[in-house]
Amino acid sequence: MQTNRRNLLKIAAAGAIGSALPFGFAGNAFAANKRIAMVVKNLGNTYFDACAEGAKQAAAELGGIDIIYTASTKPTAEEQIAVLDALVAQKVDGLIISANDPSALIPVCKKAAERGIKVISFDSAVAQEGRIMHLNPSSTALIGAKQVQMIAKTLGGKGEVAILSAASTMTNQNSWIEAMKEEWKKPEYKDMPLVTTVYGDDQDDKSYREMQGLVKSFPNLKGVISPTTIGIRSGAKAIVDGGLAGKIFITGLGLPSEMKDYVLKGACDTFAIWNPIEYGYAATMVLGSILNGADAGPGKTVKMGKKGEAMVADNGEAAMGEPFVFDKSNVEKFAKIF
Ligand code: RAM
Repeated sequence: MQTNRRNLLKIAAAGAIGSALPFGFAGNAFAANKRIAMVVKNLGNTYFDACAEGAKQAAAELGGIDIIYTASTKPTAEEQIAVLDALVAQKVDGLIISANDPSALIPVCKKAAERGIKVISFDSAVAQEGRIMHLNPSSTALIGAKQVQMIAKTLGGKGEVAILSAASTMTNQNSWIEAMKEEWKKPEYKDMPLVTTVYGDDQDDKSYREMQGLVKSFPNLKGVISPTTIGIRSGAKAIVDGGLAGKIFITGLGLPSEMKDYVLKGACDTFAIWNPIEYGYAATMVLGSILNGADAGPGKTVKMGKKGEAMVADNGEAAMGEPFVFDKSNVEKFAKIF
C-alpha cells in the first residue's frame, strides 16, 4: 500500500513537472544540493519515521535537496542540543526540529541562524525567538478538545480520567494538555474528573509502568487520554495485559498501524491523529520555500505543496489541517498506510 502510494505520488509529481515544462520549468530545484536535517525528539519512534518518509517525498518533488533524518537516542533537550551542534558545525542549509524543550534549544538555534542556517520547527515547537516559524499539525485547541470529547463519548461522560503524557518539557503535549483543560471546564464534563497527569517520557517501558501505576493508584479510573503515539500504544498494551480491556479505555493520539489490535481487543474505542507522512512532507515544503527566499514571518502565507497553503499567525505558528478520528470501522484500512 505504501509502495502504491509512493508510486502514485511519483506519477503526480511527474505530471506536474510535465505540464509545467512548456512554460519553462521554474521549479524549486537548487543548483547545488541543499541539505535539510529533520531533527526529531528521538530515534526509534515510528511516528517520526513516517514524517521522514514524507520529508523525502517533498525533497524528491522539490529537487536538489538531501534529507538528513536524525535524532538522539533519548528524547532529552541535552542530547538533542548535541545533535544540533554537530549539524551546525557541518553547515547544513536548513533544520526542521521537533523540540524536546522549547527554551533550552534557543541558543543552539540562534547559533544556527547566525551561520545562515534556516531553522523551523514542526510537531513540538522551539520557542519563537529560536525559529523562523513553527508548523503545527492542526489547531492546538482542536487537538486538545477532540481528545476530551473522545473519552467523554466512550465513557458516556462519567468516570475518573487521567492523562498519560510524553515528557514534561515537551511543547506539543503541554499545549494540548492546556487545551484539554480548557475543554474540561465545560459543564458536560462535571461527572468526568481529571484525576492526575503522569509522564511516560515517550519511552515504552516507562509509559507502560506509569499506566500500571495509574490503575493501582486510582481504583475507580475509567479512562486515560494519552496525547502521544508511544504513550497510547504502551498504555493500551498495559490495559490488555492487565485483563482490563472493556473496563478502562485509553484514547489520544495514535498510529492506526499500532492501535489496530488494541481497538479490536476493546482497550481503545476511538483515537485520532493526522497523517504523519503528509506532515513531514508539508514541513519540508515550507522549509524548501524558505530556502528559495520565501518570507514565512507572521502574517505571511506558506506553501505546503500538495497540502496547499497556511497562514502564519502572530506567534509565528501555522497549522496543516484537521486530525482524523479512527475506530473499528476504519482502523484496519489506515493501518496499511501509517
Ligand atoms: C509521539 C511524539 C510526537 C507527537 C505524537 C502524537 O510520537 O510525542 O511528538 O506529535 O506522539
